[in-house]
Amino acid sequence: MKRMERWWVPAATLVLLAAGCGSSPGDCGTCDPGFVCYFGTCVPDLDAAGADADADGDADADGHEIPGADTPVEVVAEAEADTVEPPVDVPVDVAPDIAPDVAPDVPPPCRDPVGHDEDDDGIDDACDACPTVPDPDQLDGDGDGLGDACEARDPGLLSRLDAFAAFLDNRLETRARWLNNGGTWTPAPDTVTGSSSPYGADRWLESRADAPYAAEARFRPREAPRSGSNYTGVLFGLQGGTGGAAATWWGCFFEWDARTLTLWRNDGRSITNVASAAGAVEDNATPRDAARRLRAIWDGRQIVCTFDNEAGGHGELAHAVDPFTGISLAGMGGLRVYNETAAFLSFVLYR
Ligand SMILES: [Ca+2]
Ligand SMILES: [Ca+2]
Ligand SMILES: [Ca+2]
Ligand SMILES: [Ca+2]
Repeated sequence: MKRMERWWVPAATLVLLAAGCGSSPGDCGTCDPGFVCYFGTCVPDLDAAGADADADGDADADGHEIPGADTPVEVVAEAEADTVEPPVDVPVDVAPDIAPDVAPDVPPPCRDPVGHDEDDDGIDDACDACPTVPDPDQLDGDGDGLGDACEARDPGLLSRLDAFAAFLDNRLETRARWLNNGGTWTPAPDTVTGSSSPYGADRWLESRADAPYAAEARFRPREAPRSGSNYTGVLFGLQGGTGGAAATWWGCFFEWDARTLTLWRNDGRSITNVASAAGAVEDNATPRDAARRLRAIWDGRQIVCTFDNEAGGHGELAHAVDPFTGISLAGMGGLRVYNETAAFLSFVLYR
């Protein structure tokens, strides 16, 4: 006998479920399997086939699972689980082995090359973070785009190339409007040769702004000079005079005979040796045609001249500038030879 409180099946449903039952109360005749007679109506036998006990709906009237009656959905899911798992593991195991071979520290390809590599380090001038110093690793510790090899001693001072002349007719030179004053300046592939005898000859760029900046020139002295002091220099703080002549300038110079590094200033009346590095900056045996580099760095407080040659020679000097003298260091950058002939390889203004 069923309890009344278990009756929740709607009356309309009961009519549909009453197939095979009699019409009198208590007389159902024979109910279908899974049904019981209740006041003349065949109703589901909830004790024998509980919904919760047969979640997949394939139980028989007594609640027993029917062998082989699992749904196609379950069969497919199990089959896929067996075949999908191996591919999932493959990329996880393979990726660590591939990564070291695929991602070495190689700079990305140069997207807009000029087809020239001034320092022959494999990096095109247009993409070289330091175009005049071989640095194939392109290290840039402070991430400002200027390679470590080109930074000043204080890496926070300079941050970019303001002008770079490889002395080729390439796109990086278009801003450089060179003006010549005295001597002879002869363009050649990858160089421009300045010759002055006995007086100085200047070559300079259009005007640039003030500190901080650095001007750099690389050069190879040419045929031996006849006599006297022989200077090759990088100019900065150039002030234009009348008739295109440079009226005043500062310059870091290398002198051939004594192999010295000196700082000079032209105040418009005379040219004065302001400071000198102690002793020679290279060995006397260094060949005349060795590549050398002069750099003048102005940070707003002091001028630092540095010298390097390809044999490892190095020297530098520092000169504090008295801010009350009113001496301007703003202006143009350039090249100078005095009683000397030198082939200039490149010129750079850093900001
Ligand atoms: Ca390069
Ligand atoms: Ca380089
Ligand atoms: Ca940098
Ligand atoms: Ca060059």
